[in-house]
Amino acid sequence: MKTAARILIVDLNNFARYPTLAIGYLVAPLRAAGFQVQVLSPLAHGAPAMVHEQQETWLEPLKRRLYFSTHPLMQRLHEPLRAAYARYHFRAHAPTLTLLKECLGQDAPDIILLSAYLEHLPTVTWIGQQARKHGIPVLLGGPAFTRPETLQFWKQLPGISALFAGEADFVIAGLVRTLLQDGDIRAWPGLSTAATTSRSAAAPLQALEQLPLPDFSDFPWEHYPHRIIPVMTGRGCSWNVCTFCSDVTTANGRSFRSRPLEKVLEELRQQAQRYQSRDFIFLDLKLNSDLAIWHGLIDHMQQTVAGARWIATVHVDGKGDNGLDAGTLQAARASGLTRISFGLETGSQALLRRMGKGTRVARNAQFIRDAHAAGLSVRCSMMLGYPGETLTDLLATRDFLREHQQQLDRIRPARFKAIPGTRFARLHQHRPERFAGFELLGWDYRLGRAEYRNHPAGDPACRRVRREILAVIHAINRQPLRDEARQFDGLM
Ligand code: B12
Repeated sequence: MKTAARILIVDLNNFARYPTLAIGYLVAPLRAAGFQVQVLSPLAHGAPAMVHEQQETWLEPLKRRLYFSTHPLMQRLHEPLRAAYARYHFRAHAPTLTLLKECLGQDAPDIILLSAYLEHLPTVTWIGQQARKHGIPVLLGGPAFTRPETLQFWKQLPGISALFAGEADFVIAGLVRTLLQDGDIRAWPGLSTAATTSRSAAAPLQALEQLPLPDFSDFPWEHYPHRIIPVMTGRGCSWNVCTFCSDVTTANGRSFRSRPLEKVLEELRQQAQRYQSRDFIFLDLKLNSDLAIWHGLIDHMQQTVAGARWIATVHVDGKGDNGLDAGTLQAARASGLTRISFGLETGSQALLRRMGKGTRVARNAQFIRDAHAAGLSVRCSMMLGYPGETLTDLLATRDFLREHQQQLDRIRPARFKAIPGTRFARLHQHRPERFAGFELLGWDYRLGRAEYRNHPAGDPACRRVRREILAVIHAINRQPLRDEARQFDGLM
């Protein structure tokens, strides 16, 4: 075999405003193994940098009114509207595809690697067809290929030579060699083709201390509005109980594993130098999953990278302070933490319990007050329409938000999503009557979702309070951000 086989990785993450971590983790070992790697990044070819949280104009509340409407008619329209939006939003970036077509025609790589979300189905289908025309193998991977039914569908897409389910950091070079040399696919757990029967993912990666430094040198740094370095100190979430959470079902989210603090600090030091930036985004599902890491970062950040600024997501839970007491939050602020995000979900204790959030309303309230007082920009995600949400729950959420309006910088509300593989899916399967009024119309494993109707949510009194909640969210999101947090707005 040619020692320097050429690999083309197409970054399907059209909109990110910082490099894609998965690609950095794949490129590093491939280069170390002697492959020639090229990354095709849409951003380098004119794709707009993503704004995850839009500027709050008069249009946002209007869009939210439609999106969150539980009017029985709107409930019927949600799925077709979502599908139309997804078709538009996830359409392939035309200039990148033109470039890819040229690459395949004139200067063809030996293999194409794709890292895809399930939302990227149309683009993956298109690339598979083009690659097949040119006889170029395609290896597909991504976070959501962990369900057997999902794997079964995707591995049969025309032009997809093989699909890898799992974390590929340590095996990627071997996988590519096997495909290029027609080796034995079955020798690799998690690797399958349309012809093989395997439908299971490789076990979660161990020995994370051996992870290489992600290689972001192919990303178009000059096109990012700010140079922000993504980092993950561990994989998974130590709580792992929330019923709705699909993060913990992904390739990298299954089971909690942490990296040694020294390795993380060394990564910060080296990446800051390589990419000439002191701004970091921690992509850990919950950065306080491992308190040694959380406190270690706070204690050592400034001596590791002087002038560092960083943002992170945490889990506020009922197990005491869990690293989020007022003193630690102040220390975190002093160490450069500018923005902190957490999943509030609801202001109702009963609903928090049903969701398995493992926290208390009073604890969330205290955290918000302490983080705000420490000078942090506090951002939270929350959910409307969890099955069984009552008028009383909605009223509690409305009152909670009103009470903390001045301390919350941004809220990102989401409609409840029923996702295969989650605890919710298992609970519903075992005892659907637990979710009275929730009608599941069918699972779509291809796209990792389900269509449903939530009948009690259509009640006029509930709808009125939901509108009041949306009004508070609008008022919060209209507020100007705390100064330093501006660089980091819309990044998570
Ligand atoms: C950070 C993040 C983002 C960032 C991405 C920033 C960036 N530049 O990287 C931002 C904020 C932009 C983002 C946006 C979105 N995201 Co996002 N995001 C994440 C998050 C929290 C972490 C991803 C990550 O870095 N993981 C760490 C890496 C190392 O793990 P990994 O991606 O799984 O990669 C490993 C393996 O999967 C495998 N692998 C991956 N690719 C390949 C390719 C090959 C060839 C091989 C062999 C192996 C392989 O090896 C990798 C190394 O171990 C995940 C949650 C999660 N648990 O994954 C959600 C997640 C990936 N996002 C998700 C979604 C849905 C979205 C959005 C659609 C949300 C929205 N509605 O706006 C948008 C879409 C953006 C777009 N247009 O493409 C879903 C995807 C699920 C799915 N359906 O496929 C996830 C899983 C969250 C969830 N539970 O729903 N996201």
